[in-house]
Amino acid sequence: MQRRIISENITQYIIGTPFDTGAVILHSNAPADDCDRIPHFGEELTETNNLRLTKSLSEDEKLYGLGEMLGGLNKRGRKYRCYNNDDPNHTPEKQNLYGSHPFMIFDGEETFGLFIDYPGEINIDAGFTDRSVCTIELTCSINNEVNVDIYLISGKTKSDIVHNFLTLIGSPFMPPKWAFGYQQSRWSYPTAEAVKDICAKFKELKIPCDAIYLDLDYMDDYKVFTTSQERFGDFAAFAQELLKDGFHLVPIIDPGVKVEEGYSVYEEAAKNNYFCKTFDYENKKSSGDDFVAAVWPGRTAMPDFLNPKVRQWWADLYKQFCEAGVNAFWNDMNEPALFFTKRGLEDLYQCYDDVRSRTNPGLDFFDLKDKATGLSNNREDYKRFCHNCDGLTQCHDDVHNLFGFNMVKASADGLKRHSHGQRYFLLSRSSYIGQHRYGAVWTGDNQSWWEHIIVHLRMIQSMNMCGFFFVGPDIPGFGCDADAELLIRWLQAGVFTPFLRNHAALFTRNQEPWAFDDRITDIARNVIRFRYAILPYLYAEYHNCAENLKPLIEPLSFVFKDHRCESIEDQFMFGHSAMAAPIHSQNARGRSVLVPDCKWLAWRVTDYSSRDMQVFEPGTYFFDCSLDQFLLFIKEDSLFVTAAPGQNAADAPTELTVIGLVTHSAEFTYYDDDGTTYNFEQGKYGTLRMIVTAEGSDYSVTCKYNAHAGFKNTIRRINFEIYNGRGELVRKSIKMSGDTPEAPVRR
Ligand code: MIG
Repeated sequence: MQRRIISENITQYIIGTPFDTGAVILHSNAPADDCDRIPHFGEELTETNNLRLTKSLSEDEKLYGLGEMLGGLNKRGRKYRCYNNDDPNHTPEKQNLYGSHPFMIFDGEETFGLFIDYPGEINIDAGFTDRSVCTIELTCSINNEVNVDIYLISGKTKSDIVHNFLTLIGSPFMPPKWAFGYQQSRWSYPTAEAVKDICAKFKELKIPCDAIYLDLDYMDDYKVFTTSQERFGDFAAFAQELLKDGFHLVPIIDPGVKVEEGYSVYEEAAKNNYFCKTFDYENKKSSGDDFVAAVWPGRTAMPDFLNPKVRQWWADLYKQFCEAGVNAFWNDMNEPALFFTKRGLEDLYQCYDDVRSRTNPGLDFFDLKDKATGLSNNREDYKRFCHNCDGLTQCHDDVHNLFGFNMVKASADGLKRHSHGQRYFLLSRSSYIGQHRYGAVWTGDNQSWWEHIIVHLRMIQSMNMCGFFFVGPDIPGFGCDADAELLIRWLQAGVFTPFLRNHAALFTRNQEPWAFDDRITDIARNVIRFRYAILPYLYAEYHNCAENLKPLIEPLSFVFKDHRCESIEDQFMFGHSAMAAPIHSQNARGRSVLVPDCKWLAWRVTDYSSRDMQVFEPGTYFFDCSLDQFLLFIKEDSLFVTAAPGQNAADAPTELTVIGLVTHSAEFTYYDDDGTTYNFEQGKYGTLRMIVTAEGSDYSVTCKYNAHAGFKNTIRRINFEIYNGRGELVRKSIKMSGDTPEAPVRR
């Protein structure tokens, strides 16, 4: 084993010849020295040549991280698996979902971070089998050797450790501003007419919305990079028409390519050997034939995204869409999900024959049943194909967790290349560490269950630790039928996740904001409009957090010392100034909230202009909230920025309303840019540094506007609503004369 110092806080341990996953961007050419162990851990090789790391856990030790996993925010007491998995049934015992994020924080006698940069299967037993032991086992079948990079990350606090980890893997991508708006989806809006009706409804009901998703049915026969002439006609004209109305189309692109003569995407890839090849696991050889599995298009071949040439080719397939003005996509099924293979089906038929030939089949029925349900996403199938990695044949199973990541890399590359300087939007189901630099992630096929709201509240906190700030669940649940109250409560929670999309499965009840009754439509409108009202804060904070490598959404225990925060998993920091405490149980007309550490201004929101505000000292309180009310807390000596909502996220506000609780002094750096291009990278953006300082019973308010390199400011006035520690309000206002703030006046 070798050791290399990457930075003051990061040490790399290198075992064998690790596969370069692409997760890490911070490299060091410091020389590596030999070392014989990884601090904190015992290591051993199992009988099957797996690497097993072991760490003893102190009685009160806590574990965090692991990104997209079920279970608590504190990961202790459960088992987890890093092996990307299309599992549409997120029941509590499940060990793996669509993404693998092997970053953890151990918070015991010592507090440190661990990142295992490994593309194959990892099994984590976080004190389940033996409550005082955590084991981490890497399935090491790559040439039957152990090859892995392991990073230890130090920091003064958990929050610092996350920050240091983000220096290793980089900051998240910057989506266009419209992507911070409300997005509407369902499987499927099957025709151009259906989509237009949905758009018209948003306009008619004055519900803000920025995107409409196209699921499988927009394609011709599930052939990727085609559109159905019959159902969508002139696709480019259709996309343009929507865009003029303020709606961005987001079509789905799956990885699998339909095997069909005459279909140019298939023919080109087949001719150039761009597909994954079948692999003989026993003899560790490829036959050279294309691997074919059944997915949506029927017989489907899988592009070999681990091959850079294939990524190039795939990237350019987006060109025609980009030319039509469509540069927002979702990449689904990229674990990759496989319904079945011919080989799997043959095994099933064999089993069927075996059972049939028995005179008294009895319990053999269960063999048959398990065989049938086990056909999908079968581990044996993942061993039956391989990649061409720079000329080296790599069994898929060994690098399984990188398939989606590399598909996204290829897609992002193409979208960036063909968007003529416009920012793209890309959403993926499968993910690996590092993918946040290229796109967003949604948390897959959840259900319209109340239980799933809190699952996602925890998950988004853990995903933020892994760099995925732009993340969110299907609201109000993908599978099963949602009821009106679930829609409202989940939307109220969704206000606080950058990715806010309503999406539903085929055959489920409609769940658009107007799908229930007028009262529910009104409440939903208020919630969505509230989201648009806080976009100035969200957009600025997303940018600030990305730039400073600090998660947008953080657990309370990462920020406050109060030990009670460690037991709170359904409240979280939303940027630096605010805390969310969503209601997530059915029929609840309020909830308990821990008000940690300092004074907070509790805002019981009915709509963005409502002002039900009260100052609270630290403690636990019950807050009443009728269905149309939800909670937002503004921290002492912090500022929160709002504006009147538009119909689209791009509608630039002319007035800002800054709400704060100030006992000493507070400041906020408001950030804005054109929202559509990468000019901000060249310094074309505006910042407005606001400082509010208490002076007796009054406040001094200063603003400093900095327009860089010709960014056009739209703000004409900034209204301050400042509460003191007793909840008394002082209003001030600053007019902008051009780009220069005038002296504040009391209102
Ligand atoms: O096998 O495209 O998670 O969002 O609507 C299901 C159809 C395939 C799974 C995705 C879901 C999407 C659905 N897809």
